Amino acid sequence: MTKIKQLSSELRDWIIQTLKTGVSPVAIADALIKKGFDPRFAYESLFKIVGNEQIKTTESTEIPYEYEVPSIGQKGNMITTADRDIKVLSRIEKPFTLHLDNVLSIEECDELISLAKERLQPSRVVDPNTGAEKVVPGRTSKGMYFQIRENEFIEKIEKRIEEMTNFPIENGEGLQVLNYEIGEEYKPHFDFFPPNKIDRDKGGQRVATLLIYLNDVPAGGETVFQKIGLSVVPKKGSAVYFHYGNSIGQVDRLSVHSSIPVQEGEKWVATKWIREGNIY
Ligand code: PD2
Ligand code: ZN
Repeated sequence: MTKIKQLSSELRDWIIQTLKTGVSPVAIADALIKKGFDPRFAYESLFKIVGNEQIKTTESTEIPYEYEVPSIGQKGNMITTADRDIKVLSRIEKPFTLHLDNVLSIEECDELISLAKERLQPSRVVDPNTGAEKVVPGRTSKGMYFQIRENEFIEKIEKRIEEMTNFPIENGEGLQVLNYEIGEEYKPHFDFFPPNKIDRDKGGQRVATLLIYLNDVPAGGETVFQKIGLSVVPKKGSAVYFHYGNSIGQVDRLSVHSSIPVQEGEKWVATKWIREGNIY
């Protein structure tokens, strides 16, 4: 049966009145879903109405993020791919996070660094207000992107990530390699796009990130998740996977994270940002 994806003006008025009486947005969205509305449409409509009408709800103005365990989280303690066994070292439920070891071999880390070295540029960020990309002091690293399937080596890594996550290669942005020197950092941010930067023709929202550490850093350079007090120390070949976008279009604000300044040596990391759909 096809799900309803339209709100009549009467229903919209009823939702506003009901929210004003203190009924939670989640309860209203659930009621719409029971009546045959598309779940994603129901939740997105509620976000919009709550945002536009500035209604104080019982759950502040935000609908709580609904946690879903992604495929990679359903594979147990060892994630087996065609050419590598990846160890799960630890798991966090909220935000959904996995600490992984043995994602890349030492030789693969070295090869990525050597391919990236020649092509480094100052890193850019997306402005959450305007959606524009710009170089800012909060992100002092240098970086570069590989094209999807740029060469056999990059494709081998992309296939491994596809097998690990069950997201097709085409949902991934080109692998990014970042290099931080002493004092360089990436200030706290979200990896998901601000609403005005989501391009439905290019795979939509980002839903997950895989950060792969390409070297050991003698001091500093940890990836820090400040809302949950987690600090991941870079170890060559290991990775952290975090998932922040669910199937009803919500994003998890507990996933805020940063790279703290490198104090000794340098830091090399490869980032794979994954979108909900096919980018191409
Ligand atoms: O290099 C890191 O640890 C880091 C931290 C936060 C990378 C990113 N974000 C990123 O590439 O999004
Ligand atoms: Zn990030």
